[in-house]
Amino acid sequence: MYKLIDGKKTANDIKREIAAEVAALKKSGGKVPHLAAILVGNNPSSETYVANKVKDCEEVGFESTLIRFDEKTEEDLLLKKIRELNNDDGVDGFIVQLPLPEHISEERVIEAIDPEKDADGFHPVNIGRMVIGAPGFLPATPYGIVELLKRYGISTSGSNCVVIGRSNIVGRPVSILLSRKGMDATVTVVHSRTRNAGEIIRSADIIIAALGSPGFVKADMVKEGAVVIDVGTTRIADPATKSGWRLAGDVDFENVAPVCSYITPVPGGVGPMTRVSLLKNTLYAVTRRKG
Ligand code: L34
Repeated sequence: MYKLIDGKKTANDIKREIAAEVAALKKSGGKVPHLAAILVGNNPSSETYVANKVKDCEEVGFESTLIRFDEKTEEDLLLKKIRELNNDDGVDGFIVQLPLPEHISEERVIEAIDPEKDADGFHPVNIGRMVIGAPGFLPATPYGIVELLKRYGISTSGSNCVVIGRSNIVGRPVSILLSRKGMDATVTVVHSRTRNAGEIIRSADIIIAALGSPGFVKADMVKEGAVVIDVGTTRIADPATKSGWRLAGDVDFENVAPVCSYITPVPGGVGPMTRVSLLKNTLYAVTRRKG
């Protein structure tokens, strides 16, 4: 029988730990950590994620600020706001929720963020630090995945880990993180040009599915006893639900679960852990800034 990896519960456990740290900080006269989020436009998924991030801040006793821009906002205006946040001593960390509208360059936006306030860990400086194993901010989703594996006592050392997808925010960074000293996995990155993807995935002890294609990972691609981490959260039409849609992961959960040792659900798996990483990075920003 497979074990369900409960990301929601683990995230709540960690939030309690963070809340205790915040309370101790306050008691010793320290600054209340402050996370700001910029949301451009009204992408429904982004709206949900950012609203949950603000709620998480409240739960742990952080201060939070949500800054909204219209879908048609010009890049310059956004960059100006980022510089303002960089220089605002009251703000410890901030994020710009992705995706951004077509006319805005994600690259320029991310590079404008002060690496010391980069709560998402997306800035090239922090990506570079991660690659060489130096201390820094870790990308939110990969950080959450690693934490989840640790808390479930799943060892990555010497394991064959297959990452499906090579995005800048999940696939690429998680592949690097898992192969670092201390994690010590042997990592293969599978992508759209990979030959024999099924065969490679079938060789994995740990599968990280992060391609954004609902139900892509089928039971016949999974080795008996493998650990399966599902990063996908795609909204798909479902007339049976009140909203008319539901969240679908990259894994065909129903058929894959019986083959696994451990598996994450969607929702309630990686998503809540991504949000918790943001809190951890913000707390880290506070301690780094204290020097
Ligand atoms: N800048 N943009 C920036 N940073 C990020 O770290 C993200 N990401 C991804 C999209 N854009 C970003 C997120 O926050 C994806 N992501 C994210 C965050 C939270 C959840 C899912 C993805 C999440 O909380 N998921 C819940 C369900 C929420 C719902 O009902 O829609 C879950 O249980 O999976």
